[in-house]
Parts: sequence; C-alpha cells; structure tokens
Amino acid sequence: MDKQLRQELFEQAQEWMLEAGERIREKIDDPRSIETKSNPNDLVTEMDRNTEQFFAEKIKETYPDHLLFGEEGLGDEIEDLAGTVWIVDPIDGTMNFVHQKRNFAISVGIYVEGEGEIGFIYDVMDDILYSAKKGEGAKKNGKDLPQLNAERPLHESILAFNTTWLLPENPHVDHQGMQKLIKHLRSTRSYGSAALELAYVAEGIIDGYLTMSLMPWDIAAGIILIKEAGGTVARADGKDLDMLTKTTLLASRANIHEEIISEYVTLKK
Ligand code: 2AM
Ligand code: CA
Ligand code: CA
Ligand code: CA
Repeated sequence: MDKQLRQELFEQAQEWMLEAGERIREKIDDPRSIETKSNPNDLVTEMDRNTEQFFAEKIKETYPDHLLFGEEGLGDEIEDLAGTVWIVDPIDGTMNFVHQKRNFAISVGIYVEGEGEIGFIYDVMDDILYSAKKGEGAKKNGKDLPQLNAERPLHESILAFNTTWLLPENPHVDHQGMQKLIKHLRSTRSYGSAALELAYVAEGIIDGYLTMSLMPWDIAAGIILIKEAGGTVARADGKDLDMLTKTTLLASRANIHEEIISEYVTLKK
C-alpha cells in the first residue's frame, strides 16, 4: 500500500477510534442489560453492538468498497482477505467492561490484500491509543515504542496467559508443561483483554502473551503492533497464523519465543 494512502486511512481510522471511545466513556455508568452468547460467561452488551455499528456506518459511508469483519456480525460476511478489510473487535474484554468498567479496548486492524497495514488498540478508560503502521513502527499515544531487542532470559520474563490452561481437563494444552513454565518464569499476568495483552507485549511491559483460542478480531491489530515493535508472533505450535479462523497464539520478545514453544507448550490433539 502506498505510504500516502496509508497515512490518510490511518488518520481517518484514528479519528473514529477516539470518537467511539468517547461515546463509551460517556455512557460507562448507564444501566446496562447484559446478554450471554455461547455460554453463561460469554457476555455481550448493547455497547458492543453499538460500537461495531458505529464503525460499520462510518466505513460504509466513507469507503463503500471496504469490508468490515467484526465480532458482533454487523459487518460483512468474510471468506477471504481480498480487498481492504477492517477487522474490528468493538469491545475486547467485555467481561472487564461489565464487571470493572475498565481494562477493555477497541481493537481495529486494517488489512489490504491480506497484509496487515494499520493497527489500533484503544484502552478506552485510560485514553491510551496504541497504533502501528506497516513498516513505520508502533506508537503509544503518538510516541514511538522502542524496539523489543532485550535478550532477557525466560527466567526473568513475565508471561500473560489465562489460568484455565493449568486445569488438567482443559482441552487445548498439556497442563504439566504449563506448570513447568510457571515455575521457570519470573511471574505471570492475566488482564482479560487479548488486545491489551498484545499491546503490553508490544510496549515491552510484559515479555509475552500465550493464548489457546482466539478469533481474528482479538488479534488483528495486536499482531501488527507486535511485528512493528520487533517482537515475534505465531501460532502456539510455531506455525504461521491464519487470519480467518480461531487460533492459538504466542506473541513475545524474539529470544524467548522458540524456547517457550519447544520446551513448555504441548498442544493436545
Ligand atoms: P471479548 O471480550 O471480545 O469476548 C478474555 O480472556 C479474552 O478472550 C478477551 O479478549 C475476550 O474477548 C476473549 N474471548 C474470545 N472468545 C471468548 C469467549 N467465548 N468467552 C470469553 N472471552 C472470549
Ligand atoms: Ca465477546
Ligand atoms: Ca475479543
Ligand atoms: Ca469483543
């Protein structure tokens, strides 16, 4: 994509990110009806849908040939990444949004012919906007993020992941490998928003994020940020990510990526 075009698209998307965030902040204390989706802990609110609808309308109005691939299904049916596709998670961390009224993000990744060109992760309540443009680095509130070139070993690293991967019955990963990993690490964190966890890896405030079951909208923006910050991102078996299906993921500083996969993470089935 041409640099000038990328810049124009970036500026427009940034304006909409900030506007969408402001709308959420204004209504954060309003009474809320909460519905569930795939299971009783899979929450959704009118704010998730309103925010996705906001992007759907803006995009249709301004870029009629662009497509929207969003969690709440208010955009387009996507079968491939041909053309320009906005991959949108209107609220990432809905459980945090509902229970905490903080620690959630809007995540928008813009892909052109399958290439991640622009990524935004907006920590709405703290008003922190992470952004990245392909080939031009990653930023936090407009300020360049430093490259992730520290060689810090795994035993001095902090890794984010969900504690359910420690349960023997979890369907995804060998729990004993995960326990061994925890004992080796400096510490672990669980923030409850995949987008923010990826932004924190890009920022270098945690060293990695490991997850077993995420959708394209959870990671579309984050992987652009990680790559631009000089980190490594792949599936949890080390293979290339597929941006159209449910996936595992490990994003981390480069020097610990392979070690985590080969020594600790054994995927089931
Ligand atoms: P969401 O809030 O947009 O649904 C929580 O650990 C992270 O996992 C969040 O980023 C959350 O995104 C994501 N997630 C994906 N699928 C989920 C599901 N079925 N239930 C709960 N969280 C899910
Ligand atoms: Ca959800
Ligand atoms: Ca999500
Ligand atoms: Ca969501």
